[in-house]
Amino acid sequence: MPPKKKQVTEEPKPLLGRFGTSLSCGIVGVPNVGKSTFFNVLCNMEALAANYPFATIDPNESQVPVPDERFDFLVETHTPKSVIPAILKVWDIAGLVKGASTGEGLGNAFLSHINAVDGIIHMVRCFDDADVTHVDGTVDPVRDLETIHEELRIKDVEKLMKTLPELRKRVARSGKDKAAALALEYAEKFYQHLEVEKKDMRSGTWTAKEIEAANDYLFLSSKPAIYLVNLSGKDYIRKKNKYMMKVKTWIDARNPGDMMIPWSGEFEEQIREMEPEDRAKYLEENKVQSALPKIIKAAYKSLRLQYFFTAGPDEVRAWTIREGDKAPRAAGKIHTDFEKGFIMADVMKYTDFHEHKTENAVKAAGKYRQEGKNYVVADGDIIFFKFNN
Ligand SMILES: Nc1nc2c(ncn2[C@@H]2O[C@H](COP(=O)(O)OP(=O)(O)OP(=O)(O)O)[C@@H](O)[C@H]2O)c(=O)[nH]1
Ligand SMILES: [Mg+2]
Repeated sequence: MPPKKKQVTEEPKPLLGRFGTSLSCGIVGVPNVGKSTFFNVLCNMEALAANYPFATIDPNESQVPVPDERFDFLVETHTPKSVIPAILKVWDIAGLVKGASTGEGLGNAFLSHINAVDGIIHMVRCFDDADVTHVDGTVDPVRDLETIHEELRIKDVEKLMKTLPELRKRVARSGKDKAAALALEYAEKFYQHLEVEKKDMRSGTWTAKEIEAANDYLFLSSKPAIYLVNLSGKDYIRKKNKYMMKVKTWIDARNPGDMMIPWSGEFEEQIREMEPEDRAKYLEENKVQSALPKIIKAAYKSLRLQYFFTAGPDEVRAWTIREGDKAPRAAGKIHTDFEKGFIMADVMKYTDFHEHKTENAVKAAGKYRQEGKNYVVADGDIIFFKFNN
């Protein structure tokens, strides 16, 4: 008997298993706003950037090095055999249309891709171009933002409603179930925020316990986000755009503190094609720079990541950790044995190394520190771990 054929489903597989284990950002927006263009210029990859909705059917993943002057200095100083910078993973996700939460467009497949990423890069179209179709007919970035945020919010309410009615019943049945009462209290608070006040989870002020409870729901609107406004090349160079202030006002009202960064797909593509010398001259003449390094750094930071360095003649490397990680956990990034057998960390502050130029000079200046297991690693620390085998 021939082997059974595997059933091919039309929807791309959800990537739920990835959540929390590796850190990545997904580019999110309505169709044809420049998401794939951004992904391409960012990753120099040839994902499809075509002028029709749903050019991207499968999410594409890429990894980009995070630019850092400190890292560059360490590489210059050590001229190591191997160089490993910090990495940001980026997903190019298909465009979302109104009604995705109820299955329109790529619907739930699209939303499951957002489920799988740790942070969101919102792409907002602020360029006019009659040749590039807008799925809703006109260019209106605030309407687009409303569309996207509404779909994500609806999805979050849906997640909440998988447990809230049941919790209400349980607590009504027996007032003695303390755990249920507490879970209900939190859920009702989330309901008030998401459904009554129509806000995103990340705009709320939550206690540690509430955050713990919220994390169980894997809300989409609690993921950290940055906003990219895609301008025409001309507007980007002259730093003026008729939609931009409206977008900024909308973001500040909806999710205060979230960052908005102007960029231009047209401009980035244009300079990418130039010879390096011509490019340098062009940038100098127009007093303008590529927005990409700033965007990568902002996205990385929004994920609340940071890194420490190991540096020597063999290798200069940036190791990604969470804000607040202590020395043994940081050591564990290099090798689990380092964490288990952690003795201490020899730590140089980057600024001290930059000032004194060599490890010995830092030592001579009394700036080389030995730290124990309770040391909270700071961004940019240069560390040498001592451990028991
Ligand atoms: N004029 C102009 N066109 C742009 C700019 N950025 C992107 N485009 C064009 O807009 C069209 C759509 O770009 P994509 O990057 O494929 O859009 P997308 O958001 O990935 O679209 P979907 O995957 O369909 O959701 C392409 O023809 C791009 O060349 C820009 O800054 N200015
Ligand atoms: Mg695309």
